[in-house]
Amino acid sequence: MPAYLPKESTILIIDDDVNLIRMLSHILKDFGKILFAVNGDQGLQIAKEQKPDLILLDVGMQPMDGYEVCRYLKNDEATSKSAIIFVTANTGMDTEIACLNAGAVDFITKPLNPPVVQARVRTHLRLIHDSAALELLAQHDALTGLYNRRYFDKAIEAEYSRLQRHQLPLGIALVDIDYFKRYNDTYGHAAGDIALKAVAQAIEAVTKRPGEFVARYGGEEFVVVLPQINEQTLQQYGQMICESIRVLEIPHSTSEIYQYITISVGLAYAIPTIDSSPQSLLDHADQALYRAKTLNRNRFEI
Ligand code: GH3
Ligand code: MG
Ligand code: MG
Ligand code: MG
Repeated sequence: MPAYLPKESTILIIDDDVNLIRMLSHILKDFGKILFAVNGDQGLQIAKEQKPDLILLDVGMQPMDGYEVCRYLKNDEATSKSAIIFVTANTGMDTEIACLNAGAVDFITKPLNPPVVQARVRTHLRLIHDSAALELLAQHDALTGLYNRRYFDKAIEAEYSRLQRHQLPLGIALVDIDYFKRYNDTYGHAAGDIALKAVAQAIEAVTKRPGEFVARYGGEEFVVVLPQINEQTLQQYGQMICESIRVLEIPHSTSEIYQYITISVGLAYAIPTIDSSPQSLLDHADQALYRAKTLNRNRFEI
């Protein structure tokens, strides 16, 4: 389940003046975890490893000045998300414009005024956490807490390209609850929602290998992305996922096949090629799902 609560903030101070680092650390001691670096190279390395929320970056440093460090930070996917506030003794309009053009969100002038530093940092940390929370909400389905279709559509493209580059197989499982309309008709829509959540949780619980993830694909349909999987493991997964829903024993008196809720699963896998697309893999999984449905449901097909 996603953690919607903001985590503790991490702030990185990059400055060649140790006294200034000391002062800033003191001013910001209640704002979260403080890291520091005394030059650009060290700062870039720490930023890469620790992914701080916010970086306070000195403009006047040697040999790499703050603008250059900022360019590196913004051009590297591993660090581009950290917000940057420049710290500069230069108060001219040109500096202000240069700082903002370099990709910083703000700048603070020296000599430091502690309440101003705290107010600016607080504002930016709040913005950072709010936008992280919004991003999380935009990627997740409100009912089940799983990734939503929008996230899946983006993530599957990225995963497909990644595995195509490495020439590794990608597996897909399309999951559809059996006779779910009847379940709603029998037990009511609210009970249907509860059952949907339970099924989502059970699917997530058996989807554990690194890189695998589950998304809500449509109403009572889920999709599982299973990178670097072979046919045998994929079949085992299909079996396991069907079993994991049967053992929930959610009563379904109007199901034609069983007294509890069951699912049908369509499996497909392929090594992505340059001229194929995730859609062809999804089509194959959909055809397999259709076979599972026509072969009396409560089963997987590949
Ligand atoms: P089949 O075994 O062929 O899949 O039959 P089915 O009844 O599951 O298939 P169908 O696609 O006809 O019905 C899907 C049902 O899922 C219809 C809809 O009411 C229900 N459903 C979709 N989304 C939700 C939801 O968010 N909550 C609830 N309670 N029901 C939902
Ligand atoms: Mg300096
Ligand atoms: Mg359906
Ligand atoms: Mg269904």
